[in-house]
Amino acid sequence: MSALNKIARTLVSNRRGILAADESIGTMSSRLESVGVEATEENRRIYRELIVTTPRLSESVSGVILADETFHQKLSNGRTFPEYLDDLGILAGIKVDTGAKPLAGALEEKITEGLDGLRERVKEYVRLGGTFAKWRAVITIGDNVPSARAVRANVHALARYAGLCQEGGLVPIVEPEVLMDGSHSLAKCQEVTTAVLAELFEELDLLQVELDGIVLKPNMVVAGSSSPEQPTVAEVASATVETLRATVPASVPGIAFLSGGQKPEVATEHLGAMQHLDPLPWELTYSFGRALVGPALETWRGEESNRAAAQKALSDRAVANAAAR
Ligand code: 5MM
Repeated sequence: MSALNKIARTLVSNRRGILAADESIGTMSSRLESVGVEATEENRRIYRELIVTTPRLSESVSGVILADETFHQKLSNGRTFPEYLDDLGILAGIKVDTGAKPLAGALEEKITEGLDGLRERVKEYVRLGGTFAKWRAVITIGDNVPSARAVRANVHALARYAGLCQEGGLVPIVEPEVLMDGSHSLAKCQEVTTAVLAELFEELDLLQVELDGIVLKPNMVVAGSSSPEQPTVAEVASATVETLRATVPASVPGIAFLSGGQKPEVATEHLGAMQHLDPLPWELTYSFGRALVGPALETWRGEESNRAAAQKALSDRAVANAAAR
């Protein structure tokens, strides 16, 4: 078993999943402000400390994805975040993309940036204790979108990112997110997700990315959030697994879903329903952001007296997702 395959398997096995706490400074700042907390570097640190010090987190969380700012910060006990996670038996990951920017010639669509200097940054993150990385591409469904050029540009960047990470010793989490914004049907989401994943695996093959050393982080196949026709849990589970079976090679060790704006309990139900659709050639787990930490942030609201209740809110979601597996 290669070192990359071992890390990838650790991330997705034993009923554990990945906690995405890698909001960029801009996103994290607005999330803090939305619950009445001033968006300072120290408050972002305090909030992330609350997350990673949640009791028994390592029983349901295999890895935590950090943003660059957090990766270099320290907890109150003097340990860096990667060091502290390592103490707990949790792998430390790093978001290495620098954000999704308007795509030239198709300004309503996005291309994720961050390839410049990535080889050197990977070296530095490995030195500081990183074991895996994340890069998120964003695909929008709408009138005449996604365009072929947006899909091609994004899967190409994902493949180049994945290759650079593997070369430097980090397992790449490969995240092509088809957004649930819009009023499109489940069938439309399935069509677009199938096309994006098929093109992604062609590109990964072309760039000689080792598939047994990645974790795929896709969206679940759902209807648009403003669609009047919302599918049942069973329909989402079956459309998602059908899409993955059609596109994802069995050599990929695991698929860790993003939650994408689904209500936390609904994302968990979908994850649970998929586990019954045997045979599954890969582990199916979670790499949720909002669906794991949303209730905790709402509970905390910056008050030290809410700290234990906030940690319980996170723990409840993490335990429920591990149980769903
Ligand atoms: C935690 O948020 C991640 C980073 O977002 P920005 O760079 O836009 O601030 C995001 O990539 C996240 O990892 C995924 O979207 C999964 O999170 P959700 O909330 O969709 O499960």
